[in-house]
Amino acid sequence: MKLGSRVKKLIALLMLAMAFSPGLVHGQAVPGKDENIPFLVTFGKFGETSWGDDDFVSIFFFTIPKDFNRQFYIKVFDPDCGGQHDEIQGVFDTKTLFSVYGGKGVDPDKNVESRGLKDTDNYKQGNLLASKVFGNEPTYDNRYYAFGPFNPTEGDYNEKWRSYIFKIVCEGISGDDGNLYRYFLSSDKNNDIPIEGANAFTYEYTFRMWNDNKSISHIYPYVDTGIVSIKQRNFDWDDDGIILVVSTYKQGLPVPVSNENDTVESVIPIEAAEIGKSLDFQFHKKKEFLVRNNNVVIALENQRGDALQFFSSPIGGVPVYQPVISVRKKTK
Ligand SMILES: [Ca+2]
Ligand SMILES: [Ca+2]
Ligand SMILES: [Ca+2]
Ligand SMILES: [Ca+2]
Repeated sequence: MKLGSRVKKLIALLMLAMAFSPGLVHGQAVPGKDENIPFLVTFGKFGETSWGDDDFVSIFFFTIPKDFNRQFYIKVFDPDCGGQHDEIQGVFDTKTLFSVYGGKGVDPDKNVESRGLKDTDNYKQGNLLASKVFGNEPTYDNRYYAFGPFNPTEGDYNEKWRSYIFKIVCEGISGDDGNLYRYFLSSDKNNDIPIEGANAFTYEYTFRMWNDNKSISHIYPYVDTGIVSIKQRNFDWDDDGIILVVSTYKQGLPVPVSNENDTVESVIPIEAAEIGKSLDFQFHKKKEFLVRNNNVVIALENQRGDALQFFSSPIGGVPVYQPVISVRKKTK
C-alpha cells in the first residue's frame, strides 16, 4: 500500500509539472483558464449602467502565430440572450451583434482607434469577415456558435507578436438585458482544439464574477518596457470585497474600489523588477455576505495615457510574489 501511495504521489507531481510547463498554452479560452472568470457580459444598449456594463460593447483580439497555417474558428458559447446564463430585466428582448474583423486597421498597435476606448465607431475598422445577430434563441442557448473558418492570413500582421490579429466585437444593439457568453479559439469547429502559441487580449474588460464568495478571479495585464506607473479604473464593483495587485515584487497591493454605478481610479507605481512580466489583478469577493450577479469593468493605462492589454493567457505565466531576502553577513 505504501508503494501505491508513493506512485500516486509521483503521478500527481508529474501532472502538476505538466500543467505548469511553458509548452502548454491555454490562451484559447476567453475568459482564460487562469482567470477564473465565469463569463464575459455585454448588455443591450437600453440597459442601465448600474447593472455593470458602462458602454454595451466588448472588444477582444485574437493572435494567431505566424507559423500556424491551417484554418480556425472563433466560437461563442451561449451567444443568445435568454434561457440559461443570461441576466434578465423584465423580459428577454436584447439583441446582440457579434462581428469578426481582419485585415488592415485591426492591429491596435498600429491603429489606436481599433481598441475601442474613446466612444467612437472607429473600432469597426478592418475588413468585416463575419457577423451575426442573436436574440432570445433556444437554438443557441447553452451551446456554441462557430464563426469561420478563417485563414490566418486574413488577419492583420503584427511583427512584435509575430502573429496575425483578428478582432471580435460584441454589441448590445437593442434591449436591456445582459448577455453572458465566452469565446474559444479553436482549430476545429465541433471540438475545443487550442492553437499552440495563440492568445487573446482586450483593453477594457467587462466580466461577471462568480456567485461564490470564496472565489478569486484574476486578470493579467502585461507590463511593457518604459512603464513607470499605471492608472487603474474600475466601474460598478458593488463594494464586493477587495481588489489586490500581485506581482513578483508586490505581495498584494490593495486598490480603491468602486461601489454602485460609479468609477474609481488610482495610480499604481511600477518597479523595474515588474517590467516584461504580467501583473495579477486579484478580485476577492466580500466574505460577510454574497453580492450576487456582480458585473464589473476594468481598464488600465500607463503614465502616457496608453492603454494596457489584459491577456487571457498571462505573458510569462502567472506572476508569483518573490520576497526579497537580504542575506547580509555580520561584519564584526
Ligand atoms: Ca443563454
Ligand atoms: Ca429586457
Ligand atoms: Ca448569452
Ligand atoms: Ca457590478
